[in-house]
Amino acid sequence: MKKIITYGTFDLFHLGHLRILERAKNLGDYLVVAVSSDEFNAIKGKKCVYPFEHRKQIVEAIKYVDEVIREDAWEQKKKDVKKYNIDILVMGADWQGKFDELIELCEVVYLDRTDGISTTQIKHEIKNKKTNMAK
Ligand code: C2G
Repeated sequence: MKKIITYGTFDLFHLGHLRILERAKNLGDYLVVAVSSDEFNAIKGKKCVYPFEHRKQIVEAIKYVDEVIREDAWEQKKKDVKKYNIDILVMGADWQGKFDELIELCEVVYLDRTDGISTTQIKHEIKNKKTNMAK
C-alpha cells in the first residue's frame, strides 16, 4: 500500500484544497493529511476563520482523505514520515524545495497550485462585499 502525506491549514476549505488532496491521493492508496493546529498557525502568522476542530472535521469528510493528524511544528515531518510509513510527501508548488531534506526518507512531490483561489482572496472578497453593502 503506497502511503501519501500532505500538510496544510485548510481554512475556508476551497477548490484549491480539494484539488491538491485529490491529486495527492491519486499518487497512492492511502492519504494522511496533517492539519495545522491553531497554535501552529499562530507560529506561521496565519489567523484562521475556522478553528482547528472544524478544519479537521471538514478535511476528514473529504472522500480522498483516509486519516487526519495534527500539525503542531515544522519539525514533525520526519517523525510523521517514519511513524506512518509514508512513501510520498506532497505539497503545493508554493513550497517548492522547502521539504527536500525529507528526500532521504521518502519521495517529495510538489504539485501546481490551483490558480485564482486562496483563503486570503476569499477573505478579501467577503470584506469588500461587506464594505460595498455598507455604502
Ligand atoms: N493549495 C493549492 N492551491 C491553492 C491554495 C492552496 O494547491 N489555490 C495547496 C497549498 O499549496 C498547500 C495546501 O493546498 O499544499 C494547503 O494550503 P494551506 O491551507 O494554505 O496550507 P499552508 O499554509 O501552505 O500550510 O508545513 C506545511 C504547512 O502546514 C503548509
